[in-house]
Amino acid sequence: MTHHNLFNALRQAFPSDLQDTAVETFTSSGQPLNYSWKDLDERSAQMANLLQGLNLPEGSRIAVQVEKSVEAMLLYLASLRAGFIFLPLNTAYQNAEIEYFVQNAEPAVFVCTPANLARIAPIAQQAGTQHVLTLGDDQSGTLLEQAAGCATTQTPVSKQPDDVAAILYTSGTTGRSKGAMLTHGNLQSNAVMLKDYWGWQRGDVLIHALPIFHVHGLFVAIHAALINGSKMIWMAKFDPKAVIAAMPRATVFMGVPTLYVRMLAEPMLTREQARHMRLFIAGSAPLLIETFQEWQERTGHTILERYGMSETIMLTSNPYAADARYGNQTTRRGGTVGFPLPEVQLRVVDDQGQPMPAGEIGNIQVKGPNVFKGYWRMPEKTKEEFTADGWFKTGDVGKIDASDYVTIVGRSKDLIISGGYNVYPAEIESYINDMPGVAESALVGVPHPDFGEVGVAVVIPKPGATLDGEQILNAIKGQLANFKVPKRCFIEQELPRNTMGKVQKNVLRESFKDMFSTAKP
Ligand code: MLC
Ligand code: AMP
Repeated sequence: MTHHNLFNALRQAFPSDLQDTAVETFTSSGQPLNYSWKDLDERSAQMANLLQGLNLPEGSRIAVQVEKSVEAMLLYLASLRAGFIFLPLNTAYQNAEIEYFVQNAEPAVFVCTPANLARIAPIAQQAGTQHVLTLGDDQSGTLLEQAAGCATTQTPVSKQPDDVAAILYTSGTTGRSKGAMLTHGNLQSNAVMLKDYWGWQRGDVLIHALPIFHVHGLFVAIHAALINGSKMIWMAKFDPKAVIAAMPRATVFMGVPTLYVRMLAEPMLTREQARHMRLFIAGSAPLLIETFQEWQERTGHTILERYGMSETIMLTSNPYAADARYGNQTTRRGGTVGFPLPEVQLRVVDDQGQPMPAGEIGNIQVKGPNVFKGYWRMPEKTKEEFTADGWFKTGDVGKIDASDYVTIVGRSKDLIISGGYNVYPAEIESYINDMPGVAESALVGVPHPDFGEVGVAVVIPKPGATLDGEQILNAIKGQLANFKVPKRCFIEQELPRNTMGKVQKNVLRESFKDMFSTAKP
């Protein structure tokens, strides 16, 4: 039987000397801590054996909401090895958000932090989850206690390329979040493509400073390092000084634009400090041309910007080296996201699905081995997001210029991307609209020097009601993930509308556009 478990592809790339260091990190109390390749193999095997020993049905979901740690990464590898479906959850999600995810995904196992156990266990059990385990960022918790007694070898479960390996929830413009099902084949093809396209070499060392519950930190970064047998310098939280300090020992860094903005604010970022680095990669949100240029001036490096999504992993990339498919062009052009990756097809079409001429703006649609299998238990939504001839509608608006570079100019989906996290206005508006005294509300994205874009809310009271913006924000805090809380809230008498009665969000965006222009990161 063909054996397509993604873990095998990653494991095959481990260096022959398994005693070499695979991950360099610090304990939560600040002590240096190294993991060898042998550690990664044996400890993920123990966790896989633990999961397999639970006798879960095939295709069971393993929901995980824990702080970033090497063990959390090993749990992902264990889920692959044991053949289950990994379901990572942002640590910022609060009860209502978690309730929805567990009721929708019905995970057989939920791994949470020891501190959250009392809060999460009843929510998970209510949804039928049989096993709630804990994992702290200091190697505490029942997961590791139980895994310690398990064998250190394990044969990865045989998988087909079309078998689901992970579900990533992405919010919808209307309605609730949808779980994008990514297969072993999706993840493996993208990892192999990126290893080649970004010129991964022997001796590369990745600085990993992103969260590991989204595509960027979990798949793009971890797979790239593992499938190249490369060491990671692992940081539980992004700290600009720590990343800059690690540069002389590393070669590759990946970050959302906010991370680059924050590093540029550090005087210790110099050409000399970045000399050992081979490649800086940015994505998940638009990289401002100012950031791109300032980085070039300060470090001598040209950031390589790429474009991706939860549903597709990576789609396009600026060239690392000469790309023979596109006239051997090598320029990394700021403001663009480069070329479709090998095997990825990308087209720009009008609202009727007709291809647009070069340079004309339209809807971006994609096809390829990286495109997800569908939304978990939502066949209708899945159907809506694909054209009849199988192209996935990204919801992004862009153009392809005469030299084949793709530029994203906006989004047809009403979405705010704040510091690399997605905020769907419809979710926040419906939350605010349910508050007493609120007639209606609108949330718009406003430029912000640190987060790129942040949400600003405008709320209209019911006749006779008195509302307070600060109170509304306080009411949202603790109920929704912190990055979804609008940075400001204004009480107005009415929302601007066009003749059709539709709220003119562009008018609101225009009136707020300079609101944060003087704020310092
Ligand atoms: C934190 N806050 C945010 C925020 N992050 N607000 C808006 N947007 C964000 N992204 C809130 C905090 O709750 C806090 O509120 C206040 O802002 C200041 O917080 P901070 O201390 O400055 O935040 P910090 O913990 O440093 O986090 C910032 C960050 C983080 C940039 C490091 O947001 C981050 O790791 N972003 C990366 C996201 C990512 O990995 N995206 C990839 C998605 S994959 P208060 O009220 O508590 O003071 C994808 C596909 C692809 O998109 O193409 O890759
Ligand atoms: P997510 O659903 O969290 O995976 O976010 C995916 C969205 O992030 C895409 O649809 C784009 O709108 C946006 N995105 C990712 N990379 C870039 C980029 N380099 N430039 C602009 N937008 C990006």
